[in-house]
Amino acid sequence: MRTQICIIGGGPSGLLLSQLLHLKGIDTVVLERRTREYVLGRIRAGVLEFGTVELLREAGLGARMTREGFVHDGTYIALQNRGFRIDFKKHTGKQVMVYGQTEVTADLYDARDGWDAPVFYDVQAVNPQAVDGDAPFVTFLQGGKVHRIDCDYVAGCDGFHGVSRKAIPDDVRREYERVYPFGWLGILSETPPVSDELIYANHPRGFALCSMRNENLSRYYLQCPLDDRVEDWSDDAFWDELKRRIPEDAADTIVTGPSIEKSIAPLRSFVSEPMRWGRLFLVGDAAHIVPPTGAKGLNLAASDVYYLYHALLRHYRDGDDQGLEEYSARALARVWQATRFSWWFTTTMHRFPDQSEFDQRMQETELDFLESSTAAQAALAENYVGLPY
Ligand code: RFL
Ligand code: PHB
Repeated sequence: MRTQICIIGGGPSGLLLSQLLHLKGIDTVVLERRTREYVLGRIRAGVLEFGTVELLREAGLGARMTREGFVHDGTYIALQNRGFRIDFKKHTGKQVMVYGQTEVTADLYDARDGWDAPVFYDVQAVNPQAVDGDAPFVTFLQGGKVHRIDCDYVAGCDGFHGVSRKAIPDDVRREYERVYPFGWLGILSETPPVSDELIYANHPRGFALCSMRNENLSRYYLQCPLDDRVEDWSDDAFWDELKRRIPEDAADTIVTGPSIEKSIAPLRSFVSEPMRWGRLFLVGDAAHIVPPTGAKGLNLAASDVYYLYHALLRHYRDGDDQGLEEYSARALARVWQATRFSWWFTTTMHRFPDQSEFDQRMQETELDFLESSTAAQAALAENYVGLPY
Protein backbone atom coordinates (compact mmCIF):
# COMPACT_ATOMS: atom_id res chain seq x y z
CA MET A 1 0.00 0.00 0.00
CA ARG A 2 1.19 3.55 -0.70
CA THR A 3 0.27 6.88 0.86
CA GLN A 4 1.79 10.36 1.06
CA ILE A 5 2.06 10.57 4.86
CA CYS A 6 2.10 7.50 7.11
CA ILE A 7 0.95 8.60 10.55
CA ILE A 8 1.93 6.39 13.49
CA GLY A 9 -0.54 6.91 16.36
CA GLY A 10 -4.26 7.69 16.32
CA GLY A 11 -4.36 10.04 19.32
CA PRO A 12 -5.21 13.74 18.96
CA SER A 13 -1.94 14.64 17.15
CA GLY A 14 -2.21 11.94 14.53
CA LEU A 15 -5.91 12.41 13.88
CA LEU A 16 -5.74 16.20 13.69
CA LEU A 17 -2.80 16.10 11.27
CA SER A 18 -4.63 13.55 9.14
CA GLN A 19 -7.83 15.62 9.11
CA LEU A 20 -6.11 18.89 8.14
CA LEU A 21 -4.12 17.20 5.36
CA HIS A 22 -7.22 15.43 4.07
CA LEU A 23 -8.99 18.79 3.66
CA LYS A 24 -6.12 19.83 1.36
CA GLY A 25 -6.21 16.61 -0.66
CA ILE A 26 -3.09 15.08 0.88
CA ASP A 27 -3.39 11.33 1.58
CA THR A 28 -2.60 9.79 4.94
CA VAL A 29 -2.83 6.39 6.59
CA VAL A 30 -3.11 6.20 10.40
CA LEU A 31 -1.73 3.24 12.40
CA GLU A 32 -3.10 2.87 15.94
CA ARG A 33 -1.90 0.30 18.45
CA ARG A 34 -5.18 0.24 20.39
CA THR A 35 -8.84 -0.08 19.44
CA ARG A 36 -10.93 3.00 18.68
CA GLU A 37 -13.01 2.40 21.84
CA TYR A 38 -9.87 2.35 23.97
CA VAL A 39 -8.59 5.63 22.51
CA LEU A 40 -12.00 7.26 23.01
CA GLY A 41 -12.21 6.07 26.62
CA ARG A 42 -9.11 7.92 27.80
CA ILE A 43 -9.72 10.89 30.09
CA ARG A 44 -6.97 13.45 29.73
CA ALA A 45 -6.63 17.16 29.07
CA GLY A 46 -9.41 19.69 29.60
CA VAL A 47 -8.28 23.15 28.56
CA LEU A 48 -7.71 24.32 24.97
CA GLU A 49 -5.63 27.36 24.13
CA PHE A 50 -6.95 29.98 21.77
CA GLY A 51 -4.63 28.70 18.97
CA THR A 52 -5.77 25.10 19.46
CA VAL A 53 -9.40 26.20 19.17
CA GLU A 54 -8.61 28.04 15.91
CA LEU A 55 -6.79 25.00 14.50
CA LEU A 56 -9.66 22.67 15.39
CA ARG A 57 -12.05 25.08 13.68
CA GLU A 58 -9.80 25.08 10.61
CA ALA A 59 -10.05 21.29 10.65
CA GLY A 60 -13.84 21.63 10.47
CA LEU A 61 -14.41 20.60 14.09
CA GLY A 62 -15.77 23.83 15.50
CA ALA A 63 -19.50 23.14 15.65
CA ARG A 64 -19.88 20.92 18.74
CA MET A 65 -16.95 22.60 20.52
CA THR A 66 -18.57 26.03 20.07
CA ARG A 67 -21.93 24.68 21.25
CA GLU A 68 -20.76 22.62 24.21
CA GLY A 69 -17.39 24.06 25.24
CA PHE A 70 -17.04 26.70 27.97
CA VAL A 71 -15.10 29.86 27.25
CA HIS A 72 -13.09 30.97 30.30
CA ASP A 73 -11.79 34.51 30.71
CA GLY A 74 -9.57 33.74 33.69
CA THR A 75 -8.59 31.37 36.48
CA TYR A 76 -8.37 31.42 40.27
CA ILE A 77 -5.16 30.85 42.20
CA ALA A 78 -5.50 29.92 45.88
CA LEU A 79 -2.87 29.97 48.60
CA GLN A 80 -4.14 28.28 51.76
CA ASN A 81 -7.30 30.21 52.43
CA ARG A 82 -6.63 33.20 50.24
CA GLY A 83 -7.54 33.41 46.59
CA PHE A 84 -7.11 35.77 43.69
CA ARG A 85 -8.00 35.75 40.03
CA ILE A 86 -5.88 36.07 36.90
CA ASP A 87 -7.86 37.77 34.16
CA PHE A 88 -6.67 36.32 30.83
CA LYS A 89 -8.91 38.53 28.75
CA LYS A 90 -7.81 41.76 30.41
CA HIS A 91 -4.11 40.94 30.08
CA THR A 92 -4.03 39.28 26.65
CA GLY A 93 -7.36 39.91 24.95
CA LYS A 94 -7.67 36.12 24.67
CA GLN A 95 -9.58 33.35 26.40
CA VAL A 96 -9.33 29.58 26.72
CA MET A 97 -11.90 26.88 25.98
CA VAL A 98 -12.80 24.15 28.44
CA TYR A 99 -13.54 21.16 26.19
CA GLY A 100 -12.14 17.75 27.03
CA GLN A 101 -9.56 15.85 25.02
CA THR A 102 -12.07 12.97 25.02
CA GLU A 103 -14.51 15.19 23.09
CA VAL A 104 -11.82 16.47 20.71
CA THR A 105 -10.81 12.89 19.89
CA ALA A 106 -14.44 11.82 19.43
CA ASP A 107 -15.01 14.77 17.05
CA LEU A 108 -11.89 13.82 15.08
CA TYR A 109 -12.99 10.19 14.71
CA ASP A 110 -16.56 11.26 13.79
CA ALA A 111 -15.21 13.64 11.14
CA ARG A 112 -13.20 10.91 9.46
CA ASP A 113 -16.20 8.59 9.35
CA GLY A 114 -17.44 10.98 6.64
CA TRP A 115 -14.55 10.15 4.30
CA ASP A 116 -12.73 7.07 3.20
CA ALA A 117 -10.09 7.34 5.89
CA PRO A 118 -7.76 4.43 6.34
CA VAL A 119 -7.03 3.69 10.01
CA PHE A 120 -5.46 0.39 10.98
CA TYR A 121 -6.38 -0.37 14.61
CA ASP A 122 -4.86 -2.96 16.93
CA VAL A 123 -1.54 -2.93 15.08
CA GLN A 124 1.66 -4.41 16.53
CA ALA A 125 5.38 -4.30 15.80
CA VAL A 126 5.13 -0.95 14.00
CA ASN A 127 8.52 -0.19 12.48
CA PRO A 128 9.38 3.00 10.56
CA GLN A 129 12.22 2.15 8.15
CA ALA A 130 14.62 3.89 5.75
CA VAL A 131 13.46 7.29 7.07
CA ASP A 132 16.91 8.76 6.45
CA GLY A 133 16.61 7.99 2.71
CA ASP A 134 14.23 8.98 -0.10
CA ALA A 135 11.88 6.00 0.13
CA PRO A 136 10.70 5.47 3.70
CA PHE A 137 8.23 2.74 4.60
CA VAL A 138 6.51 1.42 7.69
CA THR A 139 5.89 -2.23 8.44
CA PHE A 140 3.47 -3.59 11.05
CA LEU A 141 1.47 -6.63 12.07
CA GLN A 142 -2.29 -6.78 12.12
CA GLY A 143 -4.17 -9.99 12.85
CA GLY A 144 -0.92 -11.91 12.47
CA LYS A 145 -0.34 -10.54 8.93
CA VAL A 146 2.63 -8.36 7.95
CA HIS A 147 1.71 -5.09 6.21
CA ARG A 148 3.92 -2.52 4.52
CA ILE A 149 3.10 1.10 3.77
CA ASP A 150 5.36 3.06 1.44
CA CYS A 151 5.18 6.81 1.84
CA ASP A 152 6.82 10.20 1.27
CA TYR A 153 7.04 11.06 4.97
CA VAL A 154 6.38 9.45 8.36
CA ALA A 155 4.71 11.41 11.16
CA GLY A 156 5.52 9.93 14.58
CA CYS A 157 2.41 10.81 16.60
CA ASP A 158 2.60 7.75 18.85
CA GLY A 159 2.95 9.35 22.28
CA PHE A 160 5.64 8.99 24.92
CA HIS A 161 5.76 5.18 24.79
CA GLY A 162 5.70 4.93 21.00
CA VAL A 163 8.36 3.61 18.64
CA SER A 164 8.97 6.68 16.47
CA ARG A 165 11.29 8.61 18.78
CA LYS A 166 13.52 5.55 19.16
CA ALA A 167 13.92 5.36 15.37
CA ILE A 168 16.18 8.41 15.67
CA PRO A 169 19.70 7.06 16.32
CA ASP A 170 21.05 7.42 19.87
CA ASP A 171 24.01 9.48 18.71
CA VAL A 172 21.67 12.02 17.09
CA ARG A 173 18.94 12.14 19.72
CA ARG A 174 19.33 14.16 22.89
CA GLU A 175 16.84 13.84 25.75
CA TYR A 176 16.23 16.22 28.65
CA GLU A 177 14.15 15.10 31.60
CA ARG A 178 12.88 16.03 35.04
CA VAL A 179 10.75 13.58 36.97
CA TYR A 180 8.74 15.16 39.82
CA PRO A 181 8.53 13.38 43.17
CA PHE A 182 4.70 13.24 43.23
CA GLY A 183 1.70 12.39 41.06
CA TRP A 184 -1.82 13.66 40.43
CA LEU A 185 -4.79 11.66 41.60
CA GLY A 186 -7.71 12.67 39.38
CA ILE A 187 -11.42 11.97 39.56
CA LEU A 188 -14.33 12.64 37.29
CA SER A 189 -17.74 13.00 38.94
CA GLU A 190 -21.22 13.75 37.68
CA THR A 191 -21.59 16.80 39.88
CA PRO A 192 -21.79 20.53 39.05
CA PRO A 193 -18.36 22.24 39.11
CA VAL A 194 -17.62 24.08 42.35
CA SER A 195 -16.56 27.24 40.55
CA ASP A 196 -17.26 29.00 37.25
CA GLU A 197 -13.49 28.99 36.52
CA LEU A 198 -10.66 26.62 37.42
CA ILE A 199 -9.07 26.84 40.88
CA TYR A 200 -5.35 26.03 41.20
CA ALA A 201 -4.66 25.64 44.93
CA ASN A 202 -1.32 25.66 46.75
CA HIS A 203 -1.73 24.17 50.23
CA PRO A 204 0.64 22.80 52.91
CA ARG A 205 -1.00 19.38 52.42
CA GLY A 206 -0.27 19.53 48.68
CA PHE A 207 -1.61 20.95 45.45
CA ALA A 208 -5.25 20.65 44.37
CA LEU A 209 -7.07 21.59 41.18
CA CYS A 210 -10.78 22.09 40.56
CA SER A 211 -11.63 21.72 36.90
CA MET A 212 -14.66 20.68 34.88
CA ARG A 213 -15.95 19.19 31.67
CA ASN A 214 -19.53 20.54 31.60
CA GLU A 215 -22.28 21.83 33.89
CA ASN A 216 -22.76 18.41 35.42
CA LEU A 217 -19.31 16.88 35.08
CA SER A 218 -16.43 17.93 37.31
CA ARG A 219 -12.76 17.01 37.19
CA TYR A 220 -10.72 17.34 40.40
CA TYR A 221 -7.08 16.56 41.12
CA LEU A 222 -4.97 16.11 44.26
CA GLN A 223 -1.20 15.97 44.47
CA CYS A 224 -0.34 12.55 45.93
CA PRO A 225 2.78 10.51 46.72
CA LEU A 226 4.05 8.51 43.74
CA ASP A 227 3.53 5.20 45.51
CA ASP A 228 -0.15 5.82 46.32
CA ARG A 229 -2.54 3.46 44.58
CA VAL A 230 -6.00 4.33 43.27
CA GLU A 231 -7.51 1.50 45.38
CA ASP A 232 -6.23 3.24 48.53
CA TRP A 233 -8.34 6.30 47.82
CA SER A 234 -12.07 5.93 48.54
CA ASP A 235 -14.30 8.65 47.12
CA ASP A 236 -14.94 9.93 50.66
CA ALA A 237 -11.20 10.17 51.35
CA PHE A 238 -10.74 12.09 48.10
CA TRP A 239 -13.50 14.62 48.85
CA ASP A 240 -12.32 15.12 52.46
CA GLU A 241 -8.79 15.80 51.30
CA LEU A 242 -9.90 18.11 48.48
CA LYS A 243 -12.00 20.17 50.91
CA ARG A 244 -8.98 20.62 53.17
CA ARG A 245 -6.86 22.01 50.33
CA ILE A 246 -9.22 24.47 48.61
CA PRO A 247 -10.48 27.81 49.96
CA GLU A 248 -13.20 27.58 52.61
CA ASP A 249 -15.98 29.11 50.51
CA ALA A 250 -15.37 26.49 47.80
CA ALA A 251 -15.11 23.66 50.35
CA ASP A 252 -18.41 24.76 51.91
CA THR A 253 -20.33 24.76 48.65
CA ILE A 254 -18.77 21.87 46.71
CA VAL A 255 -21.22 19.17 45.62
CA THR A 256 -19.73 15.71 46.03
CA GLY A 257 -20.83 12.40 44.53
CA PRO A 258 -19.53 9.06 43.34
CA SER A 259 -16.50 9.15 41.05
CA ILE A 260 -16.96 7.69 37.57
CA GLU A 261 -13.22 7.61 36.87
CA LYS A 262 -10.22 7.70 39.16
CA SER A 263 -6.57 7.50 38.13
CA ILE A 264 -3.06 8.53 39.14
CA ALA A 265 -0.69 10.17 36.66
CA PRO A 266 3.04 10.71 37.27
CA LEU A 267 4.46 14.16 36.50
CA ARG A 268 7.42 14.67 34.24
CA SER A 269 9.08 17.24 31.97
CA PHE A 270 10.74 15.65 28.95
CA VAL A 271 12.05 17.01 25.65
CA SER A 272 13.72 15.02 22.88
CA GLU A 273 15.74 16.80 20.20
CA PRO A 274 15.67 16.96 17.20
CA MET A 275 12.02 16.52 16.24
CA ARG A 276 12.96 15.58 12.67
CA TRP A 277 15.23 12.86 11.38
CA GLY A 278 15.32 12.60 7.59
CA ARG A 279 11.73 11.95 6.53
CA LEU A 280 10.50 11.20 10.05
CA PHE A 281 8.80 13.99 12.02
CA LEU A 282 7.93 13.66 15.70
CA VAL A 283 4.71 15.30 16.87
CA GLY A 284 3.19 15.78 20.35
CA ASP A 285 3.94 13.47 23.28
CA ALA A 286 6.26 11.39 21.07
CA ALA A 287 8.78 14.22 21.44
CA HIS A 288 7.87 15.95 24.69
CA ILE A 289 5.94 15.65 27.94
CA VAL A 290 5.00 18.43 30.33
CA PRO A 291 3.48 18.12 33.80
CA PRO A 292 -0.24 18.95 33.57
CA THR A 293 -0.04 22.12 35.71
CA GLY A 294 -0.99 24.76 33.14
CA ALA A 295 -2.65 22.30 30.72
CA LYS A 296 -0.01 22.47 27.99
CA GLY A 297 0.33 18.83 26.82
CA LEU A 298 -2.47 18.65 24.29
CA ASN A 299 -1.94 22.26 23.24
CA LEU A 300 1.71 21.61 22.41
CA ALA A 301 0.65 18.62 20.34
CA ALA A 302 -1.65 20.99 18.43
CA SER A 303 1.11 23.56 17.77
CA ASP A 304 3.42 20.81 16.46
CA VAL A 305 0.61 19.73 14.14
CA TYR A 306 0.20 23.34 13.00
CA TYR A 307 3.88 23.63 12.04
CA LEU A 308 4.05 20.25 10.31
CA TYR A 309 0.75 20.72 8.48
CA HIS A 310 1.87 24.08 7.05
CA ALA A 311 5.30 22.69 6.16
CA LEU A 312 3.77 19.73 4.28
CA LEU A 313 1.30 22.03 2.54
CA ARG A 314 4.17 24.20 1.34
CA HIS A 315 6.02 21.14 0.10
CA TYR A 316 3.11 19.66 -1.86
CA ARG A 317 1.55 22.91 -3.06
CA ASP A 318 4.60 25.08 -3.77
CA GLY A 319 7.46 22.56 -3.98
CA ASP A 320 9.12 24.51 -1.17
CA ASP A 321 10.83 22.50 1.61
CA GLN A 322 11.81 25.37 3.89
CA GLY A 323 9.00 24.62 6.36
CA LEU A 324 10.08 20.98 6.58
CA GLU A 325 13.71 22.05 7.11
CA GLU A 326 12.68 24.43 9.88
CA TYR A 327 10.06 22.20 11.53
CA SER A 328 12.21 20.89 14.36
CA ALA A 329 13.65 24.27 15.37
CA ARG A 330 10.30 26.07 15.19
CA ALA A 331 8.39 23.41 17.11
CA LEU A 332 11.12 23.08 19.75
CA ALA A 333 11.27 26.83 20.41
CA ARG A 334 7.62 26.74 21.46
CA VAL A 335 8.02 23.40 23.27
CA TRP A 336 10.79 24.83 25.47
CA GLN A 337 8.63 27.86 26.32
CA ALA A 338 5.76 25.63 27.43
CA THR A 339 8.21 23.36 29.27
CA ARG A 340 9.48 26.35 31.23
CA PHE A 341 5.97 27.55 32.07
CA SER A 342 4.74 24.10 33.16
CA TRP A 343 7.88 23.55 35.25
CA TRP A 344 7.52 27.00 36.89
CA PHE A 345 3.81 26.53 37.62
CA THR A 346 4.41 23.00 38.97
CA THR A 347 7.30 24.15 41.16
CA THR A 348 5.32 27.13 42.48
CA MET A 349 2.14 25.21 43.30
CA HIS A 350 3.28 21.83 44.70
CA ARG A 351 4.72 20.69 47.99
CA PHE A 352 8.04 18.88 47.45
CA PRO A 353 9.00 16.08 49.87
CA ASP A 354 12.34 17.77 50.68
CA GLN A 355 10.97 21.32 50.75
CA SER A 356 12.90 23.41 53.29
CA GLU A 357 11.49 26.39 55.17
CA PHE A 358 13.45 28.61 52.83
CA ASP A 359 11.89 26.93 49.76
CA GLN A 360 8.52 27.36 51.40
CA ARG A 361 9.02 31.09 51.90
CA MET A 362 10.19 31.44 48.30
CA GLN A 363 7.00 29.78 47.08
CA GLU A 364 4.81 32.02 49.21
CA THR A 365 6.73 35.10 48.07
CA GLU A 366 6.36 34.05 44.43
CA LEU A 367 2.59 33.81 44.89
CA ASP A 368 2.45 37.12 46.82
CA PHE A 369 4.22 38.73 43.90
CA LEU A 370 1.80 37.12 41.46
CA GLU A 371 -1.12 38.43 43.48
CA SER A 372 0.18 42.00 43.61
CA SER A 373 1.97 42.47 40.30
CA THR A 374 0.13 43.26 37.09
CA ALA A 375 3.25 42.29 35.12
CA ALA A 376 3.45 38.85 36.80
CA GLN A 377 -0.26 38.25 36.16
CA ALA A 378 0.15 39.27 32.52
CA ALA A 379 3.07 36.83 32.15
CA LEU A 380 1.00 33.96 33.55
CA ALA A 381 -1.98 34.91 31.38
CA GLU A 382 0.17 35.13 28.24
CA ASN A 383 1.56 31.65 28.79
CA TYR A 384 -1.75 30.13 29.86
CA VAL A 385 -3.74 31.26 26.81
CA GLY A 386 -0.82 30.09 24.67
CA LEU A 387 2.16 31.81 23.09
CA PRO A 388 1.72 32.69 19.41
CA TYR A 389 2.65 30.06 16.80
P1 RFL B 1 -1.27 10.36 22.73
O1 RFL B 1 -2.57 10.93 23.15
O2 RFL B 1 -0.48 9.59 23.70
O3 RFL B 1 -1.58 9.45 21.46
C1 RFL B 1 -0.62 8.58 20.92
C2 RFL B 1 -1.35 7.45 20.25
O4 RFL B 1 -0.39 6.57 19.67
C3 RFL B 1 -0.73 5.23 19.96
N1 RFL B 1 0.50 4.44 19.91
C4 RFL B 1 0.86 3.71 18.84
N2 RFL B 1 0.25 3.51 17.68
C5 RFL B 1 0.89 2.72 16.78
N3 RFL B 1 2.08 2.11 17.03
C6 RFL B 1 2.72 2.28 18.19
N4 RFL B 1 3.89 1.70 18.42
C7 RFL B 1 2.12 3.12 19.16
N5 RFL B 1 2.45 3.52 20.40
C8 RFL B 1 1.46 4.31 20.83
C9 RFL B 1 -1.39 5.29 21.33
O5 RFL B 1 -2.24 4.20 21.57
C10 RFL B 1 -2.15 6.62 21.22
O6 RFL B 1 -3.46 6.43 20.74
O7 RFL B 1 -0.30 11.48 22.12
P2 RFL B 1 -0.65 12.79 21.28
O8 RFL B 1 -1.61 12.48 20.17
O9 RFL B 1 0.64 13.43 20.98
O10 RFL B 1 -1.48 13.73 22.25
C11 RFL B 1 -0.89 14.27 23.37
C12 RFL B 1 -1.89 14.39 24.52
O11 RFL B 1 -2.64 13.20 24.62
C13 RFL B 1 -1.18 14.67 25.83
O12 RFL B 1 -0.24 15.72 25.67
C14 RFL B 1 -2.09 15.06 26.95
O13 RFL B 1 -3.16 14.17 27.14
C15 RFL B 1 -1.24 15.08 28.22
N6 RFL B 1 -2.05 14.98 29.37
C16 RFL B 1 -2.68 16.09 29.78
N7 RFL B 1 -2.48 17.25 29.12
C17 RFL B 1 -3.11 18.35 29.50
O14 RFL B 1 -2.94 19.40 28.84
N8 RFL B 1 -3.95 18.32 30.59
C18 RFL B 1 -4.19 17.16 31.30
O15 RFL B 1 -4.95 17.15 32.23
C19 RFL B 1 -3.54 15.99 30.91
N9 RFL B 1 -3.74 14.82 31.55
C20 RFL B 1 -2.21 13.74 30.05
C21 RFL B 1 -3.08 13.68 31.14
C22 RFL B 1 -1.51 12.59 29.64
C23 RFL B 1 -1.66 11.38 30.31
N10 RFL B 1 -0.86 10.25 29.89
C24 RFL B 1 -0.12 10.30 28.64
C25 RFL B 1 -0.54 9.16 30.67
C26 RFL B 1 -3.28 12.49 31.79
C27 RFL B 1 -2.58 11.32 31.40
C28 RFL B 1 -2.88 10.05 32.15
C1 PHB C 1 -8.29 19.12 33.35
O1 PHB C 1 -9.43 19.63 33.33
O2 PHB C 1 -8.13 17.91 33.19
C2 PHB C 1 -7.11 19.99 33.57
C3 PHB C 1 -7.27 21.36 33.59
C4 PHB C 1 -6.17 22.16 33.82
C5 PHB C 1 -4.94 21.59 34.02
C6 PHB C 1 -4.77 20.22 33.98
C7 PHB C 1 -5.87 19.41 33.76
O3 PHB C 1 -3.86 22.40 34.26
